[in-house]
Amino acid sequence: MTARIARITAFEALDSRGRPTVAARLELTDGTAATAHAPSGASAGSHEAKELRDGGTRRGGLGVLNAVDNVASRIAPALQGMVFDDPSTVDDALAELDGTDDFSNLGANATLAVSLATTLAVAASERTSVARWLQPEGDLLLPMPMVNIVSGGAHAGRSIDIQDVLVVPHGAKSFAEAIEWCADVRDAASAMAVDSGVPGASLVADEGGIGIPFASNADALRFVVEAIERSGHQPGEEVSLAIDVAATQFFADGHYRLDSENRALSASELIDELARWIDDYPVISIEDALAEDEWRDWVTATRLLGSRIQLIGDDHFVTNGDRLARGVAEGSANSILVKVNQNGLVSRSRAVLDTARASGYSTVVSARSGETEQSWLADFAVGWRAGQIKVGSTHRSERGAKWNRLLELEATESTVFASTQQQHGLPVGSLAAAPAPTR
Ligand code: 2PG
Ligand code: MG
Repeated sequence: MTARIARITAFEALDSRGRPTVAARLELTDGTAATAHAPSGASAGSHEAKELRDGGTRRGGLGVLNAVDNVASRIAPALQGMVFDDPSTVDDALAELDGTDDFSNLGANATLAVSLATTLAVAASERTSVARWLQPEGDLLLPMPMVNIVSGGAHAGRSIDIQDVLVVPHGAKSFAEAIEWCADVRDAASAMAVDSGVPGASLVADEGGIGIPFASNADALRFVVEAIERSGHQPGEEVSLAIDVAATQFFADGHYRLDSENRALSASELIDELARWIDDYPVISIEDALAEDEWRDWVTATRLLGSRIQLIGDDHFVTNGDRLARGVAEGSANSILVKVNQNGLVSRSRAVLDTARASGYSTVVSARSGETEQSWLADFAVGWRAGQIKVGSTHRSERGAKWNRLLELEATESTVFASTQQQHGLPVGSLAAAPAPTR
């Protein structure tokens, strides 16, 4: 293709928490334009690529006008007129322009918004979807959803210590059936919460989950198992549990402080606790079981639990190639969460996902707790043949936008649903099963 970058503009947009985020619009000389919004986390890992926030008093210090200005005054002039047949050309230019490993110069929110807009514009210019641009031929692989039912931690006022109790509808035969089952469970959980008489039970947390207090973290697991039963589905057979412990959030002075239970656990006590949860409940996946930098304990947890369940590194790996390489070398985790804004560039996030897959790790493409109405994440999860996707709950439109896009792809494209080649009920092997060529 011969289109060039004609113009890049940026503005401060609102995310799903009402916080400012960077939006970039990229126009090509062929008249195509695409706008992309950067997502943002609340329980961010400390090794993520660095968002640039303005500080000061405006918008509580969370403004992004400096990042927006970086797009206008530094990125746009450098990229204007650039011919690109591959978005990684633009990504390489962004990396060079920034010059740091963590994008702390321009801001990862600035680089990512431009990087995303580039991919969206290239696909639009070729009159195709991002999913089909990434995988032009063959059946598209629709990912297994991981859907939030109960929220705690930083997303729900720390009503419980663990951040998410999610469901995985691994018995479903299609994506539409999978998301329907999850919505059934979410509805049953809502009704149970309201029946329990807890104040605020009808309110939703940052990712659309229910954010009510429980006497213990295990009680939240029990509650979701009951919601699966009440919705008419079989726990463990059709729908199982996944947990995002987000352990970094409650790790201090060498201990994991379960404030909701008035307990502080050592790493080995926490691993024992998780093993009990796996024994007692149909748990098939645990994310960030330990704090981000506790490498030795991660390796121990992987040795003890990794043959039974999926162990996902989120804050632990932060979609960073060096941290993943260390994890693979040491035997830490067996799965990676891929979030493009942790990395700062689309093509480098993709490279991390490919390395994880080649190393035998399962891959879960994930939204952030701060999202917008855009649905490109669904296209990346499909086009990259990730196998799994985590977006939050079935409530809140910034979550629904991604589920609805996957439903649209299933309705309009030739697809297969990632329910084959499973291990622990999760589609880890679907990636190795003759993947169609992607770019
Ligand atoms: C996570 C994400 C999404 P945040 O921890 O996995 O649920 O949360 O975007 O706040 O980091
Ligand atoms: Mg997480």
